[in-house]
Amino acid sequence: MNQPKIIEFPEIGNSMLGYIAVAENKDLPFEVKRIYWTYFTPENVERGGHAHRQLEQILIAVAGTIRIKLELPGGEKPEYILDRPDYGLYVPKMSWRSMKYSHNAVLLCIASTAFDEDDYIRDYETFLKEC
Ligand code: T46
Repeated sequence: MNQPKIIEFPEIGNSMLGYIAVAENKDLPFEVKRIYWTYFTPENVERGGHAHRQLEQILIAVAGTIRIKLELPGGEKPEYILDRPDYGLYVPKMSWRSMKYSHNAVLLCIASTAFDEDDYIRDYETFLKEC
């Protein structure tokens, strides 16, 4: 079972010009099949509340600050604060997650599979059972 980890992306540029961060398949832990992003999430809303059976992801706060709480199959509950556009959090399959956003936050998700609602576990008891 893979563990969550922070991935730093190569950054090109300087403070006078600005920066570009780059993600290429050869440097990622899976082949990219989909990219999506979430934005305009009110600060009092907690998103997530689910796990994925097969999907692996890299989550990047390309703007703002995002707090992510995970629960892993072994019971560990690591927490992360993403607040830099040049690094992301690798989230392995079977990780229960919840996310809170600052008002300006944009969460970019690099995903290993196409969208499939059947891949979601949205019931916590089912998550514990399938672990
Ligand atoms: C995740 C976190 C980080 C689609 O129709 N296609 C898509 O590709 C996606 C990602 C979502 N949807 C639909 C499914 C739901 O009806 O969009 C709606 C909102 O999705 P959800 O409630 O899962 O949103 P979040 O912010 O809780 O979770 C999303 C991703 O779905 C999920 O994979 O890990 O961002």
